[in-house]
Amino acid sequence: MLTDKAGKGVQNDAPRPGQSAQNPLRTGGNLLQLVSPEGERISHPEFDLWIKDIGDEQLGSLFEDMTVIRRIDTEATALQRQGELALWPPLLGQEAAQIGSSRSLRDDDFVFPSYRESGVAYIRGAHVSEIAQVWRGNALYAWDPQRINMATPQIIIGSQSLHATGYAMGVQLDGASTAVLAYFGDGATSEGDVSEAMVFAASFQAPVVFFCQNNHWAISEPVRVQSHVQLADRPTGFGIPSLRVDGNDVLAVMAATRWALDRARSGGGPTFIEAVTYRMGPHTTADDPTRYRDPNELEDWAAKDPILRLRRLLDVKGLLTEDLEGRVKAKADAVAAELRNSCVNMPDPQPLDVFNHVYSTPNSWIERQKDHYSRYLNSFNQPVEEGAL
Ligand SMILES: Cc1ncc(C[n+]2csc(CCOP(=O)(O)OP(=O)(O)O)c2C)c(N)n1
Repeated sequence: MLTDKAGKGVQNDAPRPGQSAQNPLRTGGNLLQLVSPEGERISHPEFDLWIKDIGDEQLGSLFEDMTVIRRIDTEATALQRQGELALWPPLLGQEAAQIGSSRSLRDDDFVFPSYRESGVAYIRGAHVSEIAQVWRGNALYAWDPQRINMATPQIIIGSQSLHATGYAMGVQLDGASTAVLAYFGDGATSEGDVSEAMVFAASFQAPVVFFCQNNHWAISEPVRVQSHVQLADRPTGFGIPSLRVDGNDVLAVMAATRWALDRARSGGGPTFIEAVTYRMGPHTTADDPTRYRDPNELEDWAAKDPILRLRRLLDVKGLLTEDLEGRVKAKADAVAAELRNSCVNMPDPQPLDVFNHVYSTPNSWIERQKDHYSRYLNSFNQPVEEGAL
């Protein structure tokens, strides 16, 4: 039971599992929250069960992971400003959404991300150098998808939702108990690909979880322009149950994602999770949000900072010790140093590498292009013929 500040029981209007599918006309603000912005634990009769194993130690490790990925984000942004990365898509503000969801996955589950899920990649086991090399612009791929069960970053908005649904249908045909998780943003829900993915997922009851990080902005386009209903109300039209969770509350995200993944694995079909969060930084390092965003909005959301919320919970529970803070800071600094080191010492790719690994077997068309490009590059080394200029 949710309790108010005076300790009295109040009604928790967060959805019950599956409630929204039974009631496709679900409207209103029923947001699943298990930790209040003040750091108080809010009970929920059903979702508490999904995080009952999260004790003091696990809360500390969630705090560590969220702090580390914020540090990766800060360091990568600095590296871009110093010309070491070509671009960086910050995840500032989305740490609870990324850690809560990715820490809910099993190793054998498969993830299809967009470009902003660097925190998820870190949890799945990508090396920070693998995360950096894409944004340095010197690799055609990032990590080996089969090694960490996570596809490489997808720039084409929403298309990974189709890949995820197709993969989930394959898993289903194989009779495996793997669940598939597709990440995308609020803007992606305006894309045809996401609608198509939901049609197929619903028709075939594919074991896929659509995890939408509603960070309120699709570059300069606010979510209120893109959708006149809550995003969690869209999938119910496809027959897919949805949950709307506080995306800055790591425990709520974790409970909802675990519930949805378990449902997928046990033949229950697809689920849509809208994690309501906020992109506190720019869209990418090439963007200036002050051109389109009210600074008051940022201030309001900064007060709901996901790391601050977890700190408050730890504090309320007497767990925010100097020892924990010191360990977490040391880990974050070490990961950031590794990121910087590997980034600045990364060997440049050779120009002809771009033609490698396009096809697994020899391909005459690619060979021809490679040959042309090679002759073009060599032409720079040849002496200019007299009278040619
Ligand atoms: C099909 C397609 N259209 C347009 C773009 C250009 N574009 C890049 S990011 C972006 C906004 C995406 O917003 P959202 O889905 O909310 O994700 P967020 O960046 O907020 O995480 C757009 C329109 C693209 N990459 N792909």
